[in-house]
Amino acid sequence: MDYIFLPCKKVYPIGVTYLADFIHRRKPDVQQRILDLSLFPNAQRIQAVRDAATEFKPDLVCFSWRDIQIFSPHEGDSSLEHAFNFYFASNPLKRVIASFAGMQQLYRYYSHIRAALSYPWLIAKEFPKAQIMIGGGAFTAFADQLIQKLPEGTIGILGEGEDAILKVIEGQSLENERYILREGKTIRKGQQGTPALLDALTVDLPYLTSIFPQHREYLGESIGVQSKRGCPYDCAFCLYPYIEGKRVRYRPPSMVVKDISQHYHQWGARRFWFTDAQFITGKEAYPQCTEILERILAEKLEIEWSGYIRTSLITPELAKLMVRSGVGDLEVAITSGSQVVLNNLHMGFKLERLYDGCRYLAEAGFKGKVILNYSLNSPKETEESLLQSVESYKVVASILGEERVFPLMFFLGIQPNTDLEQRLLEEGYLSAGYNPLMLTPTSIRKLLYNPAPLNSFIAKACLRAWERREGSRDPRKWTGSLSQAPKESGSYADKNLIRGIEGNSGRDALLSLEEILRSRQSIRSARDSGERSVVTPAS
Ligand code: B12
Ligand code: SF4
Repeated sequence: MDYIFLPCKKVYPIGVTYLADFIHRRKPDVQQRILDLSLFPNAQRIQAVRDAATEFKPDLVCFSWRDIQIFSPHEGDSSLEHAFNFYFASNPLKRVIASFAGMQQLYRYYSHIRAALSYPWLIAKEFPKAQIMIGGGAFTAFADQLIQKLPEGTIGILGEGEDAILKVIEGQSLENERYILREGKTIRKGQQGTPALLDALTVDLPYLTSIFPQHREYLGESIGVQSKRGCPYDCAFCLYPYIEGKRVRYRPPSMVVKDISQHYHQWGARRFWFTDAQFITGKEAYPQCTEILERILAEKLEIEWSGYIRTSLITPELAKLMVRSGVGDLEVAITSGSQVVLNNLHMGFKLERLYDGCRYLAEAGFKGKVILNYSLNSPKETEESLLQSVESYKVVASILGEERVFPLMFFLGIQPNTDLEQRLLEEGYLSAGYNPLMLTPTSIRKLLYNPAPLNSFIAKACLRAWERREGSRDPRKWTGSLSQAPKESGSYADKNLIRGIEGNSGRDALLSLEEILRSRQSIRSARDSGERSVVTPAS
């Protein structure tokens, strides 16, 4: 069978490596191969799929679709800047330029989806005997829309795919799996039964190396490692619990570190990313997280690692272990400096605890950078809460050092199957039956959540900051992660990234916002006192 990782910005295709490994352990006779289309130039991808299928004659072709999102709602992506210029710039010329750039991006977005769909169609037409399956993060997010565009009979799987693929190989029913299937106009779906435990999941790297010849392209890159699945939190905008489930399932620390150690010794990998929806899912996760970090230390693995981490759950002991075991740069989703806004989004943490976590990291000698993500203009945002966000940045900067903290404007992106989407449908902000993959100037404006009345001066503050910093464009072009950047200075991606960080445009945007808000406040209070002074003598 063939696994085909559909093209996206180059990122280690961890999902298909786990699937292939899982099948190999249970069905060692099944021949498998992994093809990563991202590593081919655009024009050669069709031929690469055709060649692989002709040569390997697979009975089962598993497509893995990781990313679709092109219009990401953060300032690391130039599309946000174009969108803001298009909607809010006062200079008409800027609006025209932005509309051309926006059209180009829309074209890229649709071509990307069309191209990705063309590979399953190629298999369906030229190799009709092969069963097609498809899964992955992007497929899970947009399964209802994508299944309509895929060849009939394609088995779509939402979330994890190990058991489902095994069942297809064994000819078993998929009734207890999260499948989606189109038969003519009818869509059939299955519900996942009890999700698999992860106690036996570990990678056989020599086997993987043999079925994934392109792995060489990932020597020196950040390698993904999954230590658990599931997230118990309820953050209104987040899709991860929908993808992975709310119940947290842990891999034994020894197996997690065995993965790291194999990649370290056999491939020379030095940078790792815990791909968990959340590395510290709660107090229950402390023993597992602690043991993983202790084992990294005990095995003398000199690595740099990162992942999504709830700073509010970092204890002084964990902070020390994190720093000693090589934690690198971190992305902290503070979201807002207002507890009211955070509570409304069901974020489930207290700002004070987040500051404590930063304090513990600083005390432990943390020397990395922290990207502080802000989703300004979330529901319940007010001028006052925006000022609280500016203050929260100052607090974190005072704890970790201004030179380490990089605020980033990361607007809420509305995703299907989230609580936020549900609320906005109920409020009529979104209309029922809207297609989240259909991007138009109007829908982009809605999906990059930044509603009136606060939108215009937030956009003004951002545009002011981005204009000042030529280097702020595309600081983290695609990755969403500092640790993805190659180490060697001089490479394109690295220069881009460093410029972005040095630009520190998020800080500028926050400070500009503060300036705008303060001046609005003083105009208001001058007006109020003016009114009072007019009223007072007469009364
Ligand atoms: C970790 C992570 C990152 C890390 C990756 C670090 C690394 N070195 O790997 C970082 C922070 C860099 C990142 C960046 C981005 N990410 Co990201 N990321 C994730 C996250 C949390 C986990 C992905 C993962 O590796 N999981 C672990 C592996 C084992 O699982 P998996 O690959 O999904 O595979 C399993 C299943 O999907 C399934 N499966 C996969 N393929 C197939 C095929 C078949 C046939 C079957 C049956 C099953 C199947 O089985 C696998 C094993 O169980 C997911 C959200 C989530 N909770 O899933 C988002 C997610 C994948 N990312 C997403 C996006 C959009 C991005 C960005 C494009 C964001 C941006 N604009 O900046 C970037 C760019 C990524 C790139 N290509 O460079 C989206 C994709 C959906 C979409 N809207 O398109 C997700 C789903 C988050 C979301 N928005 O909801 N990401
Ligand atoms: S934002 Fe993080 S903590 Fe919240 S639900 Fe998503 S993965 Fe879990």
